Amino acid sequence: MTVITTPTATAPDRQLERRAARVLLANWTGASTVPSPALYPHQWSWDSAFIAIGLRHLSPRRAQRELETLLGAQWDDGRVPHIVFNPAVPLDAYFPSPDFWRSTTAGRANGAPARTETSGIVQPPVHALAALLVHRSDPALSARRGFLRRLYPRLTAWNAYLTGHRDFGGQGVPAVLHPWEPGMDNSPCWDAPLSRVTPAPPDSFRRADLTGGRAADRPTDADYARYVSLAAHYRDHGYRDRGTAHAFVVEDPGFTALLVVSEHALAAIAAELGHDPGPHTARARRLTAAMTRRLWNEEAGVFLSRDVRTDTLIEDRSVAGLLPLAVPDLDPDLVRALVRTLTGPHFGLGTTVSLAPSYDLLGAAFDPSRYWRGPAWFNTNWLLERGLRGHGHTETADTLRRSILRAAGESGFAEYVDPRTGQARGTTDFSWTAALTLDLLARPLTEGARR
Ligand code: 9WN
Repeated sequence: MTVITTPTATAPDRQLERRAARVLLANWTGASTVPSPALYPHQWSWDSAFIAIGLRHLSPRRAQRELETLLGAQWDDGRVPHIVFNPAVPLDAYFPSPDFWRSTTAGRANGAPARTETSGIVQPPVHALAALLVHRSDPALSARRGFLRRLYPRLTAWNAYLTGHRDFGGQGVPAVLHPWEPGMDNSPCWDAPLSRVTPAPPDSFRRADLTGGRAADRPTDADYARYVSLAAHYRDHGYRDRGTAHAFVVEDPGFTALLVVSEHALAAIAAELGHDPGPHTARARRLTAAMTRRLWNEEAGVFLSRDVRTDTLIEDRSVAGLLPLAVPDLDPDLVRALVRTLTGPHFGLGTTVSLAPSYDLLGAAFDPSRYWRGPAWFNTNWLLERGLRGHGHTETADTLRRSILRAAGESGFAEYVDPRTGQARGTTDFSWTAALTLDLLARPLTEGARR
């Protein structure tokens, strides 16, 4: 394991680095990293991407392995499942467990792996970005192991699954079919589309998350009953995208923006491998245009989600609508508008709060403690920091970077924090919080977000 902070790093930074490294070492299972041993004891898709981005500073080889393990469980139709289950973990340690998803049987028609149990839904596609950054941390090792060469076809198939199978709106923007797919499970943005879902009977499932987490920080039982019902319906239709009546079909700006970022990363990977980056760049441009056409809302000053079933925009402002800031060639007028919204009263960055909340501070549903209904999360703030820096808002990025590092250290690498007080919420020693801390520590202030 290497030391990652710069020679000029302060003693507190070095200490923070050591603490963050300890979290990642403890959460490593030998082939991948669990988000949290108590609450999430398997491998999660977008967690692994963020984890690899931090892990590369400790061990580029482990970071490569993290992504290889995840992509090793990719289905033949291109989807990357949101959970890869560890068979050594007891079934009752996490719900929904492998015997709920039944991927090896229910997913067979879509090419689910025969021997590895996975879920059947997906999470945001941060993986190509992670692969590129992991490669750049040790290009010689990457070349020697054929890392990019092996991952490129898998990453391409993953993005193609989203732009193809998931284009329910017919405009090129991928749709999510379950609130767990955009990664922001109980965002108030899902309340309206979710209200149309018939809940599963309360005695048909048993939550495991309340043993490790405080009920007030977690989604409600009413939400869970609908999550279960949606996932069971998808499973019972063989995880078929087309020809299945989906109750929840939503275009999400965060998910879409990360797909655009990934297409740009694929262009860079293609160039590294001597392939033509042109098709990826063209796809990224088309997607950015479609995302803007479908999801930008001038009045709200932010991108919104679209309920594809009713073909209407969902009025709630969430941090997902600010994530297009991470798109490198976003229209400068949109960048300016997003920065205004981020630092204005709805998200309060730099005025009422020092980390961006997951949901509108002024929204009726805002709750500073409950999961994705208000708390500040470290992955979204890392993405905003990267976006701000990439678009030249250096001072705001520098301040946000310092705030992320302070909150991560003070909260014991919390899963999320109260945006007004910085108090830890959810679990602690959370892997992506530790990983992204390492990444910010490794990046000197003056350097761009390119590394
Ligand atoms: C369901 C693992 C995951 C994150 C998600 C976060 C939470 C799971 C849960 O934990 O979701 O996928 O059981 O609540 O919302 O973003 O990937 O850390």
